[in-house]
Amino acid sequence: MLFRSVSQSRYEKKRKQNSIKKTSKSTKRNESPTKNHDYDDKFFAEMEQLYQDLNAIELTKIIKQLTEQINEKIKKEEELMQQATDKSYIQHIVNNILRYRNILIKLNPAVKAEFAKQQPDITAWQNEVYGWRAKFPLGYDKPDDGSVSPQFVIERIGKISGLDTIFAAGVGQHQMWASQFIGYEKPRTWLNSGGLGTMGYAVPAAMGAKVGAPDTTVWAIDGDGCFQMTNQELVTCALNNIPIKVAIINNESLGMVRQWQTLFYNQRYSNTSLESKRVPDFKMLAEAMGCVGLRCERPEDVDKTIEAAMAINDRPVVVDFSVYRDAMVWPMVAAGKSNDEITLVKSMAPVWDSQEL
Ligand SMILES: Cc1ncc(C[n+]2csc(CCOP(=O)(O)OP(=O)(O)O)c2C)c(N)n1
Ligand SMILES: [Mg+2]
Repeated sequence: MLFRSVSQSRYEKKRKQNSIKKTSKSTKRNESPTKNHDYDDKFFAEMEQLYQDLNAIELTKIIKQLTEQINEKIKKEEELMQQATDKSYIQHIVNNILRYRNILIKLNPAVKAEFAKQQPDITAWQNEVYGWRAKFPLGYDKPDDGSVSPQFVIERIGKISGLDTIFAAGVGQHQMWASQFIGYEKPRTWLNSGGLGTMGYAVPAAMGAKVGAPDTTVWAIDGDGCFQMTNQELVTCALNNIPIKVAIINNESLGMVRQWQTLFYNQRYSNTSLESKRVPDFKMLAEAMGCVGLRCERPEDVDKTIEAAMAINDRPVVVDFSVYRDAMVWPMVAAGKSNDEITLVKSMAPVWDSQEL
């Protein structure tokens, strides 16, 4: 504790000294920019020394102050940059900025590592959840009529395109299946509007992801309804060399709404049939917008169609997967029900152990 307060006061002292140094230096620089201002090596070496014996809260506090100072230093360098004309001086400023930025990057894991040491033991809770997972495994039935199962398409896209792939989805059944049947393992590979439910999100989100990560495969998993809201952005993709891949999970319906009409409204289907296996012709629409258009109608063609789409990297590609219309998202919680009234499949609730209730 004593060491900590000493450390903090040392930190405060150094900080003050540094800001005095900094003020006098910057006044000088403003009068006449010089090539001799240097990256503040000494200050940061001393600060690093101070991290060693601080607890996470103290460390976070100091790091926050330090981050503000570094940002200020970067801002000053950027101001100098605006006046600078000499090429080697500009390079010098750029180097300083990069080194300051590197410190910011280094600070983040330092804070994380400190907090990791203080994590509570959650093994018991994890085991409970793993138990539920084993007892109620995720799955789906194959359609009886030989048509393509939407879950299967999404599962295969996940497997074939690999763990680095970035996925974006629209809103509806395909969104739920994309969250369930793609085995995400890396952060920031699943882009989604979540509960906001913005139909039309997938194509523009995939476009943004591809611009940000041009070397990464980006798939939009979209519904036939959602796709009809923002597909015109594919023209932007085609014209600006943004080769995203779009899988339309075409169940010719506003499937999520239709599922509720099936389960809770005696199959009175109102305004949920889109007829989109007939109109529009998604393959031709894609081609009209400068993309490659593909279509898949049989389970045995799913893998090779995905592989064909994976092989196209010079243009956006759209695959119209014609899928079983009546597939449902499970499990679900009906409107007004509590989470422990979750339904596994139609009129079947999980059997909980009595102590779990
Ligand atoms: C702009 C907008 N309108 C309506 C809704 C309500 N809504 C949620 S899912 C859905 C159906 C989406 O249909 P589709 O894109 O074909 O996906 P599917 O459920 O068939 O996979 C609708 C209409 C919404 N979320 N956003
Ligand atoms: Mg649909």
